Amino acid sequence: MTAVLVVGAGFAGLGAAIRLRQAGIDDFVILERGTEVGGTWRDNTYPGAACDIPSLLYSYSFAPLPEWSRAYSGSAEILRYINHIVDRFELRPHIRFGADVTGLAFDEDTGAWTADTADGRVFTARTAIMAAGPLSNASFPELRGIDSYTGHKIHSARWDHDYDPAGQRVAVIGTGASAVQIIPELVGKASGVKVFQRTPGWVLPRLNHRHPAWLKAVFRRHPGVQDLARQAWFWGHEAVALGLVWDTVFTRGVETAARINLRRQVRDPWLRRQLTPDYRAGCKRMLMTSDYYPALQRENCKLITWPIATLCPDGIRTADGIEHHVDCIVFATGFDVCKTGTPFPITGLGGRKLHDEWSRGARAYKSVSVSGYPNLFLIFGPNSGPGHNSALLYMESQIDYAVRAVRLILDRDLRAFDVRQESQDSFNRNLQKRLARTTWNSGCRSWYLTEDGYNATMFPGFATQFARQMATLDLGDYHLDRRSTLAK
Ligand code: N01
Repeated sequence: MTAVLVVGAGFAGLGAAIRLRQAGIDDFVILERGTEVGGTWRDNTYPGAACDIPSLLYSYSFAPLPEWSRAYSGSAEILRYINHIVDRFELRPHIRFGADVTGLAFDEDTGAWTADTADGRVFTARTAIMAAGPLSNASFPELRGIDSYTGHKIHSARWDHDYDPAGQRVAVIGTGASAVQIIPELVGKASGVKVFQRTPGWVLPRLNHRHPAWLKAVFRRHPGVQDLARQAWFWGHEAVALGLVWDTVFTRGVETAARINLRRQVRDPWLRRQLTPDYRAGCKRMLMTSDYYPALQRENCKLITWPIATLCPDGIRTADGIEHHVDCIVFATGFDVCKTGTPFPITGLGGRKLHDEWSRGARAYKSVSVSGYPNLFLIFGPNSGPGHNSALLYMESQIDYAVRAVRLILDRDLRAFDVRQESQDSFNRNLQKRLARTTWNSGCRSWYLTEDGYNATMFPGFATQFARQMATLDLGDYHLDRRSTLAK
């Protein structure tokens, strides 16, 4: 039986595989539903796709790259980095491509996880690491008449590279992190772009300087210098938490900076009003872009703020009765984020289903363990999302926690390593109390919250606090079972 099953070959799954290997555990299999590695960076190839966190920080500390071409890299360069770490750590032989997991089940007698895949394969292992990613399923909105539209439809996360927008009339629905990167690219090519905004975002400029050859040479020769630069970015982002995670005097500072940016970039007062948010900065994800506002003001671009009433065969009808005829609609409407339920059935002790237990919102212990699902570890699980720093830092802490637990299960030959329900409950009571005081719960709509306003996605604190939380594997919080006395 394999020691570890890893589900997903995106950043999280590959990071877990590298750390397993570095911990001396080579007996693992990575199940990947696609035909390439890269997860969200393989799928998000829309024009302008880039990361709004600096590459020196949006890369693993255990796999630094001196060659980043600029401060903030585009998706192609990030995907190259991902392929580079796959080759450097010789992960490819461990990956089973086209393995679309349809179910994970724990066998209480053997203490093993079994994964079934859509093509009929079955994989069994002592432990499992779920690294399927929260932003993997593209989401088309529930808009009236969506099927009646006869033109071209593209989702931002599944870009159609055969489509040429040159000379076309294009609509973009959504003004989130993806949309603000796509719109400037489309405005440069299409004959007309209409941007349908439901809620404006707070925008700060993104100064994307090139890394000159001498800097890359310094990073290559003196890795300590690159680490110092990474630390500088890290602490800069940590400081921003004071304004984005909680509603403080610094939040007013962030809003003032964003208002100044808006005033500097947008001359028309009416357009400025349409682009001014009415919620606290940080409640939704900050938008980091210097070319979105200029693109909106180009002759061939128009911002539409009337709500969409319905899609019709030729385009989009808004609530003011106007029909906007377009050749293509780009849905930059985000992802079907698993805040409730699970992406496929996960069956634990006594046949319990995680999908049912999470039907009103996902919850776990320290984001990685769920009571009743022994020997299973989640990467980027519930409440591990950052609003101000690199998601990879959070993943690293979770991965190291999971690898430590896997090592323990294998070394002590445990049949079950299961977090205690009371530890999980008390962890979540405290977490939700802390979340209630954050800007995410301050009254805006975002993908962080369920319909009922439950926050199952974000961690209410600094990255340093998250790292501290994950630094100890407290065995007192777990049932450890070597023989046949599983807690039911
Ligand atoms: O998706 P979103 P995204 N009618 O959910 C609108 C990561 N990311 O793909 O705000 C009309 O943020 C919706 O409107 P509203 C990052 O974590 C990272 O842009 O809900 N509009 C919103 O404007 C990010 O948070 C990078 O009122 C509708 C937009 O669609 C996450 O991905 C880059 C609608 C959806 O915005 C998701 O970003 C890109 C409807 N029915 C993305 N339904 C980095 O740089 C939805 N909308 C790392």
